[in-house]
Amino acid sequence: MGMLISEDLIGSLNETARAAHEDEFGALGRKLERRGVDIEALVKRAMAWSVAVPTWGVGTGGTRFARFPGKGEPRNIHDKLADCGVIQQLTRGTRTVSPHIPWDKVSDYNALRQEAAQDGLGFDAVNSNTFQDQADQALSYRYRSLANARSDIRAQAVAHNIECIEIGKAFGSPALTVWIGDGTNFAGQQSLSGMFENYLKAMEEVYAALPPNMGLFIEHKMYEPAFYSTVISDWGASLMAAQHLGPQAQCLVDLGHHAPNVNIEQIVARLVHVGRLAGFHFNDSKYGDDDLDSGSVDPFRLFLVVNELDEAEQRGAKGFDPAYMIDQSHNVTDPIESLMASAVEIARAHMQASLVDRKALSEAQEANDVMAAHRTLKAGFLTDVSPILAEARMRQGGAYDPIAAYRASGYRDRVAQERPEVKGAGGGIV
Ligand code: LRH
Ligand code: MN
Ligand code: MN
Repeated sequence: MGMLISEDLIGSLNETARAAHEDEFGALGRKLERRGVDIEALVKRAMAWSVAVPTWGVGTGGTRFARFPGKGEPRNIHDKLADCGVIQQLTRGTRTVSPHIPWDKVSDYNALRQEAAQDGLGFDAVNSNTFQDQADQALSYRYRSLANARSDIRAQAVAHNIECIEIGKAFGSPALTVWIGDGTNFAGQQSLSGMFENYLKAMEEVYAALPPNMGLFIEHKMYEPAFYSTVISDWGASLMAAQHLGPQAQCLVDLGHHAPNVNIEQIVARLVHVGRLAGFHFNDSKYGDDDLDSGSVDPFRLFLVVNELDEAEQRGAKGFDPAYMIDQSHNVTDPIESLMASAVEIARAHMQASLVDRKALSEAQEANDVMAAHRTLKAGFLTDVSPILAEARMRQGGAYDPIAAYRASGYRDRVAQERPEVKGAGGGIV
C-alpha cells in the first residue's frame, strides 16, 4: 500500500488510545459473553466487511443551485484514487472503488488498475453515464438516452454502455451499473409504455455484450431529473427489466431513490426472495435523493435494511451476493471525512445486525410474541459496537479514530499545495 498517511502517526495515535480502548473492548467482550456471543468472531466478521467508495464522492458535491468548491479537490481519477486510498488506509473497510465513466476516463485502464492496487484498492461496479451530454458527443440526451424515441440516440447510449463493459473487464469489475435519468416532464410528452419498450430493446443489446462473469445492475429512482414520469422508477420496473433481460441482470437499491417512508427493508426482502438483489448505494435522506451521509439522519432505518441483508446471508439465501457501495454528495464537509464516517456507520449497522439473536427472534416470531421479537431485534441496534469496529481497524493497520488521524495528518493541506483551487460556482452533482 502507498504511504498516503504516515504509519508512524497512525500507530502513535492508536497507542495513545490503547488503554481506554482495551478497557472498553474488554467490557463489551464480557457483556457479549453473558449473551453467549464470542467477541472474537465478531471482530473477524468486522475485518472481512467492505463497502465500495464512489470515485465521484471524493470531490465536493453540489446541488442544482450551486457548488461550493473545497480545498485541495481531486483534479482527476489519479487524485481521486489517492483520496480513496486514504479512506481505506484509515478505515480498512473500503477495499474497492466504484468508477463513473466518462468522469473517470483515461487512456489506459490496465495501468489505472495497477495504480489503484498500489493504494490497496480494487475496482467495484463501473457506472455508465447517459444522463449528461459530453463535449465530444454526437447526439444529445436532452430527450433522454436508452429509452429515447429515436433509435440513433438509443444506439449511442448502447455503445457507451458497451464501452463501459470493456472498461469493466480491464478493471476486473464485477458489474456494470446502469442508472438512466430517462422519463418525461410533461404528461403526453412520450408514450409511457413505448419508453419502457425502447429501454428494454436497448438493454437487450447491452446485456448481450456482457461477459459471463459480469452482472448488469439496474438502478431505479422514483424521479429526478424527470419530474412527471421516470422509466425505471421503482423496484417493480427494475425487476421486470431484470427478468426480461436474463439471469445476469439484477436490481440495485439506492436508499435515497424512494418515496419518503417507503419500507426499503421490505423491498430488500422481496428482491432477496426472487434472487435479484444486485446491491446497494448507501446514503441517507430526509426528503428525496438527498445523498446525505449514511446513518446521519436515520441510523435505525440503515440498521433495518442491513439487518435484512444479514438475515439473508445467515440463512444462506440462494444467489445472495450483493455489492455494497456508498453513493453520497458532500456539500458542506470534507468528502474524505464524510466517506470515512459513512463507512464506519455502515460497518456499525452490519455489526449491530450480526448481533441479532436469529434463533431467539424466530422463536418469538413463531410464538407471536410481538414484544419479545421486537426487543430481540432492537437489542442488536442498541449495542454500542464501537470497540469491535475500532479493534477491527487497528488489527489491520487502520486508525482507532479515522477522522482524528486524518485531521492530524494534514493530508488536505498537503494535497491542496499541488491541487489548485477550483474557482466559481455551478450546479451539478460533482
Ligand atoms: C442517481 C445516482 C446514480 C448515479 C449517481 C451519480 O441519482 O444515484 O447512482 O450514478 O447518482
Ligand atoms: Mn446511486
Ligand atoms: Mn441518486
